[in-house]
Amino acid sequence: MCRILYNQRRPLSPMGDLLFLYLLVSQTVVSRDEQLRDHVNYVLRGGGAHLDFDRAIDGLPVALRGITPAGLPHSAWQLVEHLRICQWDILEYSLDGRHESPDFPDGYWPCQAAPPTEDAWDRSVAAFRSDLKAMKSLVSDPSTDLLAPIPHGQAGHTILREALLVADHNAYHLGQLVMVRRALGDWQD
Ligand code: NI
Repeated sequence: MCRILYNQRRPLSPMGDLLFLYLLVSQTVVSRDEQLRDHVNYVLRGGGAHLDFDRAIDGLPVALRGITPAGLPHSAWQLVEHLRICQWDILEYSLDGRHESPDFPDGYWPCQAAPPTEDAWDRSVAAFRSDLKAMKSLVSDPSTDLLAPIPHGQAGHTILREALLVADHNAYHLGQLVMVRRALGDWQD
């Protein structure tokens, strides 16, 4: 588009040329910036080789949510809650300098294998979806500088780092969730 415009433009004054070049360069930068945001959101969604959250929990019977298969450390409920808590913690850390993380590791894992109520499962699932949406919105927002140090964060921490951390962590534990379902005879592919 820019090349066509450049070739077809009428001769400009030196200042006009400078302005045109500035617009050309800034458009290229914006395009690369959008590409980076799209790539990050792609992995947050669970694109490519990774399955997404909805697929991982789809159709999981209520009766299997709290069962820890022999030889595996966690139930589906514990994994879903762990996914929710960690994603929420990273999101809040990214947004709010006053955020206080849970105690590690106990604050990141429910001690009971089974959800206390069916409603607790539904609330955890809804919160995970909502926080993932918020993280993707943060990444998409043109006013978010993905590479700037987080003002209240640890040295070297950026929104890009935190978003990739969420994507990586989600992918790992969603894979575990599939292993749990497979061990319970509840996964076919
Ligand atoms: Ni983890």
